[in-house]
Amino acid sequence: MDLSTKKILIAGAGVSGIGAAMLLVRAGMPAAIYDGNTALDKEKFRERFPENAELEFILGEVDPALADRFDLLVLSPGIPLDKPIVKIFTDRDKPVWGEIELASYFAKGRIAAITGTNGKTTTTALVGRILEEHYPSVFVVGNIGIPFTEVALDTREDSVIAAEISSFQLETTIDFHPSVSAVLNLTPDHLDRHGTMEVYGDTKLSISKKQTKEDVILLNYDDPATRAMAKKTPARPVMFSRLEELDEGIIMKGDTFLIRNGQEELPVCSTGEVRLLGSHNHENILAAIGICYYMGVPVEAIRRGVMAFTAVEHRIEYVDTVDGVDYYNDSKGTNPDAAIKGISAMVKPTVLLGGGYDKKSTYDEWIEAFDGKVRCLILMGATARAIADTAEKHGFSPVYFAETFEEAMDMAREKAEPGDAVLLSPACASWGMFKNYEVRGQRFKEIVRTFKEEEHSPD
Ligand code: UMA
Repeated sequence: MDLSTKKILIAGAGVSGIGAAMLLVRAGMPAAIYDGNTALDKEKFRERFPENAELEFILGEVDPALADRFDLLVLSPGIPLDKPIVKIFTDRDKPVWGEIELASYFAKGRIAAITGTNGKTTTTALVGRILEEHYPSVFVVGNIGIPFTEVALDTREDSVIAAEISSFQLETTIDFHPSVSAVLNLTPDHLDRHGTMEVYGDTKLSISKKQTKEDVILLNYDDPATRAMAKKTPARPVMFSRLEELDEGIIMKGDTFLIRNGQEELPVCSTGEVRLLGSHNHENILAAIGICYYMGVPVEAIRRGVMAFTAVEHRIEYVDTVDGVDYYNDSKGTNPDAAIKGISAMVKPTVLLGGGYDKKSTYDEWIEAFDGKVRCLILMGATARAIADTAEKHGFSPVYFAETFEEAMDMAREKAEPGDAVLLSPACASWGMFKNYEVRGQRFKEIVRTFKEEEHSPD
């Protein structure tokens, strides 16, 4: 499709929508933006764009006539496909693209695209770090927080792009074609939006739908759901495994990460040489090694990149120690599986902060993973009651309820004893209380900083 003559409407005025509008403006095209939020400050929004930018804002109720005025809808990932703004376009057989599709239309270079339920942000950041060891023009984009559209026009033929792609973003990709893709794992998440695990899994696998046998998809051998994807993908599957010494793939032999490419065995580095902790991070490292190897990075550069990389913000991030209590921010623990990794990484008695937006998850396995380590559970948000009921079912106590995040933090400080840890790893998304998990994690860190200041004051 030639976009130069098309009238484009962008839905959603968040990070993605701004990125998409900015791309169109930079490409010399007009940008029209729709958002359901009537309270949006148009003036503030406008200030982000060059003065001469041709912008139109449409807020609130959806008028079906919009689909007559525009040829293409570019959808932000947070807007589900069953919303009226989408339906009016699909009803008229007009195309609906995601922001990722729009970016890849304009982008040059090769893409390494990473999806999965957990670990994708860490893996994407690590892939970016490794690529930088070898390539002169590297971009790290996507669900990680930097819209692909923001940088698409800066990419060159020799660029390499590490893209974290969520299932929401995959719903609206059409010709998106990564050279290397990866599905890291698959556990229940976002079922309120995707409905079933089958749909969720198929959406994840669609990351490879435009790949060919010339391209590679990295799949987690240790996860039956992703291992089974090898039979369904059009790309060449390469497995990575932490548990099995596969004849071919990216594996661990003792504590060494290594590549078996079918001809030879190439050791990369050992667990003692990396700064990412925990077995889930070893899986992320294996995936990143595979992705970069098949993106053409020499083993020596992969080794340097892996060894130089430190943890990602909001992922079991140590914040500070106040009154003998260690505070950890794992705000990225937005589903039970991610939160299990958070609590599993703790080695001290832990005051655990949980709860948030209701994605219809079940919490049994999370509560079981407490493993005698959780001193108490402080709950907030829409899921507080459901989590408390599950905790009771499993005989866990005590559980406390907080109305606000600030109240939960004060409670945590009061309940924790010197030598304990306080962990924010809520097993739920932040929506309803915060804009996103990053804002929740930032707030956590801000409050810990105020605790620290008070620790030093005589009162
Ligand atoms: N909006 C509507 N109608 C709706 C829903 C939203 O008009 O029905 C409007 C809102 O009023 C708001 C805008 O859409 O103004 C927000 O758009 P958005 O929800 O797509 O959020 P963005 O700010 O554009 O951020 C998105 C991703 N958010 C989601 O997928 C929910 C960010 O991932 C991503 O970093 C960013 O694009 C850049 O690519 C966040 C996330 O929580 C981190 N992702 C989920 C996850 O990781 O589990 C998938």
